[in-house]
Amino acid sequence: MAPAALTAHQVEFPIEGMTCASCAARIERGLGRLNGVELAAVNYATENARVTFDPTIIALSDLIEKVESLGYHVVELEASNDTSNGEQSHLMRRVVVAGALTFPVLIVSMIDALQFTNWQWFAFAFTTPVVTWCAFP
Ligand code: 9UX
Repeated sequence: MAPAALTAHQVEFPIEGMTCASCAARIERGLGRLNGVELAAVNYATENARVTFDPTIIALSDLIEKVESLGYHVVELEASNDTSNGEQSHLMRRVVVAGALTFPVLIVSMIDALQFTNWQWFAFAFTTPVVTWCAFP
């Protein structure tokens, strides 16, 4: 076990196309069965796989091939770093906008004294982008 641990390799790669938590379990099982794979953990929420494997027995390309053969897509590794950073800052922008729009609606909805005439339209206008643009997809 000790020499194996020295050569064991851990990789992480993003997976696209999982539509429910059982998909993650399917991939996990598929990868886990491969000879040379010591541990496979697939996270549905973060769309990420983490695999510990012995590179003298199996290669990263075999892992990716397995995922693809199950019907999912492994995002190109270099490209994925860029997109995940870009996507994270995009998500952060949506969170900030959602917070900024939601807070005044919350205050006006909760405090009777602040409910000016037709305040419901203001609530409607402020919440619509939150439940569409901020919440998409
Ligand atoms: Mo969920 Mo995935 O019902 O292949 S297992 S969509």
